[in-house]
Amino acid sequence: MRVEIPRTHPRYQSLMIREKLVKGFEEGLVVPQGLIAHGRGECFDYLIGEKTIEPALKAMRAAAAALLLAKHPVLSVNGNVAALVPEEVVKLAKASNARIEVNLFYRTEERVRKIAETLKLHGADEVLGVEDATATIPELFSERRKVSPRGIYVADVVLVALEDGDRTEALRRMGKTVIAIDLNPLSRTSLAASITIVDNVVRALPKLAEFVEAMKGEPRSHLEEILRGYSNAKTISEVLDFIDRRLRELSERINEKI
Ligand code: PTJ
Repeated sequence: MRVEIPRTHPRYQSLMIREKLVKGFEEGLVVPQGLIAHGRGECFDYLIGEKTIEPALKAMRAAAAALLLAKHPVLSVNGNVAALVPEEVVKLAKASNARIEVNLFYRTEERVRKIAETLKLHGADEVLGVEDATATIPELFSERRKVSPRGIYVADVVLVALEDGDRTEALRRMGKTVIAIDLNPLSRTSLAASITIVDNVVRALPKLAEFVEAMKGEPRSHLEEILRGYSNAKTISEVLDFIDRRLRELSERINEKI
């Protein structure tokens, strides 16, 4: 069922994001499990205040440095990402000279094709992983193991969003730098990635593209220094501290009202 959502609704933005996912589901881009995954994400978004927080900005700066230093950066796209931010994926790919590859947990060739078409409609010149997913990520048994020999297989930096932990761990074992966008700071992906951006993909991707554009002219030595100085464990612990502080403050405020 569809209803018109008034712009004045206090949860307008959040409801519009849901509508995009439902439309993506109806068009065959998103799997039903993707709707459940989004609900999990929404819960964590509440905890961080539905805003891009300082530790996420720090991770984005490191992620932008990693993308700019990479020889073969690849942006991995699944159903939810294609439904929510197709244009932003293409913008980030262009800004960082990255390839785009469709990689699905619940892989069907029809869905892969639909997602690639959507990305092309939003300006992608080439989308890998469609008919060329002939290489295999070792020690990975899900459908996500099927990758392009020109894309994720040879990439040195891979950006993933709403990912499962197994592939992140497998990509790390292959020696790749993994940038993850995940609202759950405690997910296996978040803990296994090289750089974790704890933010909603709808805010994170455009912001990351801005970082890449702004840092493009910086010398390699400076970008390398940013990466050397970055600790993912520290950033995740800062996210947890942020949530802890925020919940304590909210609890005090609610208590004062009683
Ligand atoms: O399209 P497919 O076949 O590749 O399947 C995609 C899903 C998302 C169904 C699949 O990857 C999956 O099951 O993911 P998980 O294991 O549920 O993990 C999703 C993670 O993304 C969770 O940690 C969520 O908190 C997080 N998440 C959900 N929505 C968002 C998000 N992170 C950032 N932005 C969001 N909008």
